[in-house]
Amino acid sequence: MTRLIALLLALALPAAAAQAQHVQRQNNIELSQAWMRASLAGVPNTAAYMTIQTTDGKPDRLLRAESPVAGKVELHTHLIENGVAKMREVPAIDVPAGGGAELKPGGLHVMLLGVKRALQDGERAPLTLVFERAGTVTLTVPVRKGMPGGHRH
Ligand SMILES: [Cu+2]
Repeated sequence: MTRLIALLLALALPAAAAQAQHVQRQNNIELSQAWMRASLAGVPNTAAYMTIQTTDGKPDRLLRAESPVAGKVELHTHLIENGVAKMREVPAIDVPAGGGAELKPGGLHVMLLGVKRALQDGERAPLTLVFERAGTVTLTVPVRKGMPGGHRH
């Protein structure tokens, strides 16, 4: 019985640690629920998602992103054209004061193109975000398997 409890604690602790790391604050930016989709076999592109909020009550704008794991990083949105979901590059992502910006599958995302090696579920990948006011914010993003269907061009 004691052994079972110890095992349960051991299983619960890494999850709690991962939760605690989900909120990152730098400059006047708070990032939460950041994750990057693990590579699909033969697909050199992937995407990162997160919630971005400002902590000083003022709006900001995400201007660009970069990562050493990708050849090129773009800011994208999804839109429906003639009933077909497509991705399009956007010049910037607005981060309104209060509500913030939510980057999620099927919506705004950070697009990583020409990924240099397969990103594995469970690893972490560096990502740098450049904001108009807050400047450069660097974070390490946990890599997770996405939902079935994947994120493709
Ligand atoms: Cu995209």
